[in-house]
Amino acid sequence: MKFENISVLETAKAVPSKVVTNDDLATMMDTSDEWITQRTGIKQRHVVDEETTTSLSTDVASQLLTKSGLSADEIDYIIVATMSPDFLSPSVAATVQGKIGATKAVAFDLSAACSGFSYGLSVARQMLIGDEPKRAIVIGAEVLSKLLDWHDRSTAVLFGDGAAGALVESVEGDGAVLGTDLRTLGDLGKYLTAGQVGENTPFQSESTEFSRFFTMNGRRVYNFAVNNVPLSIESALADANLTVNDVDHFVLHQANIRIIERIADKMGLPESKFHSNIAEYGNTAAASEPILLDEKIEDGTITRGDIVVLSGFGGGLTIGTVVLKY
Ligand code: B82
Repeated sequence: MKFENISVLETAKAVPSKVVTNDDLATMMDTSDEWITQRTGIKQRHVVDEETTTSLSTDVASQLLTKSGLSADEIDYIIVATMSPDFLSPSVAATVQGKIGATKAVAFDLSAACSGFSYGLSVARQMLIGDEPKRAIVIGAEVLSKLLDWHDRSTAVLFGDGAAGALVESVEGDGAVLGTDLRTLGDLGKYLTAGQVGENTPFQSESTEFSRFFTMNGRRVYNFAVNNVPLSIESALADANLTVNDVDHFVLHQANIRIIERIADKMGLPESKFHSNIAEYGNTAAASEPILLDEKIEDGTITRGDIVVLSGFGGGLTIGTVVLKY
């Protein structure tokens, strides 16, 4: 096998232009900027008015092609990690494939909530290794505003919309993915749910509790994150034959600033290595890691050769950690 790893050629992001501040939300429900900022670190979020999960994803894919100078027919796979697709079928990825004219690409969506981008990179790597050079577009895209109960102040303030992704290519020799650790704790899935689809048969028995909106047991998922994410990071670093001291940047899922602070503290690491943009975007699930990764590459914080730990955690419950050499 000649091509045993992948490298990250380009990253890109697309976020809705409309911004909703905490003060805006305070006019709609019983909450305040102070309460939201204190508990979560969020100051504002981007929310669609005309964009869709598909349009944001198509924007990201087009930018990746422009930035790389590649043509659409040079793409072999398109993976869109999302928990807020526009349709259950066709997938967002298939529609993006059609829109950008990537006629040779196999395209599918990946459902792993906030871990979706890490899962997607791991899947892409497995699919790209082989005898021939191949390329994939991996996108995390969410319009979580459509899964929000805009009257529920405990969840409506937490989430935002956006998309970002990476164009990856198989390489000979040294590659970007140095180690991975993917975990699924399905027993805990009930503590973080969204988008229940429901039944529709004339033979239905008694209807049970139903919610198409977010439900979250904050304490349970918080404990899950602070207890398991450090273990996943350590395991991915062991897979890469590295230690935490080799890591230049931690790009964690932006669920809550308190979670990131607690994880840094538990791992005995300075918070300065843990990047955050939750103040601007809120929690964008599968899009949160790639939006932050792209921003830190664009502003020159992350440069070629840096060791980056990407770690997503969320619905499933799932965790996905990827150690990247950018
Ligand atoms: S919380 O439990 O209400 N809390 C503890 C940080 C606030 C002081 C809370 C809030 Br508010 C927001 C998010 C979480 C949380 O734990 N989120 C997650 C945990 C694991 C996996 C995913 C998430 C997520 O929100 O995406 C807790």
